Amino acid sequence: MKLKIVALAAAVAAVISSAEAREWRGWNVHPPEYPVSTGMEYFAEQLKERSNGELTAKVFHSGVLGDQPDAIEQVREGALDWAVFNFGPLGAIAPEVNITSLPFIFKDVPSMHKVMDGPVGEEMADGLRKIGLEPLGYFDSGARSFYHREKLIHSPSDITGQKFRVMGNELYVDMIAQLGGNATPMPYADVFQALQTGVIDGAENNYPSYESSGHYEAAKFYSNSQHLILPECLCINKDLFDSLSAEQQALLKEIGREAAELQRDEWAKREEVSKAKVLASGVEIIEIEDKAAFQQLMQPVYDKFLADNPDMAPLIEKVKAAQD
Ligand code: GTR
Repeated sequence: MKLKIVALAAAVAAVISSAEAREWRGWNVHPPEYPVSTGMEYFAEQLKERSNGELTAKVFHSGVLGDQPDAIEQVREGALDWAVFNFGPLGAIAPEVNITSLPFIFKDVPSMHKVMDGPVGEEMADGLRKIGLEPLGYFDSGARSFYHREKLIHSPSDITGQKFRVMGNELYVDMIAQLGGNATPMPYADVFQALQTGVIDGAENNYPSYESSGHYEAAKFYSNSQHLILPECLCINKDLFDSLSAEQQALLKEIGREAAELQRDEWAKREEVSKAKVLASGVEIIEIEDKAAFQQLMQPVYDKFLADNPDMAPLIEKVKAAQD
């Protein structure tokens, strides 16, 4: 009897000391009711239930664990365990992923999903693995468009001389420069105040972020340029993933896929709700008639990216071909 108790205690200690028993810490920049957050909460709930409590994860919402580039480093190093990251900041350190940040590379959001759910998505996943992240599901973040404190954007000349906040990625600095403006890379959490005080003239984002961040209160002119269509990714630290059993890995992949499906449904609904909310508050929204005028100016951005990353040429072609 005594031996049995000792053996049991040892087994319990082994489980407790393993990575599996530790609650995984998850980073999220968005508030709790946001579609990304719903997807992450679903993942955490299902993980606990379907692993019979062997694996547990928690989400820290609203960016309380820091800004996105830092969080990416922390999940890579294992100081944090999992997160949903946007392909913009991820692209700054993973060239495969950065292809999605070439302006206007995707025709529309359904084309982006078609590409990401096929073999190209697998190549991008390999790019993420190279930087220490295991992707478990591709989320939606719609299309990003410009908004400004004082005016609508009809043509590139409306951007000339204007300061626009961008996410930390050289491609966006080049993109704004091509339109004649000045890009100011800045953490998401600082943008509201920068808009309010006039440190920047404008920024760019999708409807749900424009609304939930309150940016629409400070910049009431939204012009649908849809210059970037960026996937997001539910990822986990790769070493942690590799330390799990094959069965547990399969479970994570399955739940990741389900979380992505749920998130995409929630996203579609939230886009409508956010758009209606900003319109009701007096925001003016236009469709940009001549998007080609913006698109035509982007060739140097592509050329520079290719000069810096010549080995990415075949994948760029695949991204384009997979949309036809
Ligand atoms: C949001 C995105 C965030 C963050 C943010 C930003 O649309 O979901 O991950 O990238 O934009 O502009 O910094």
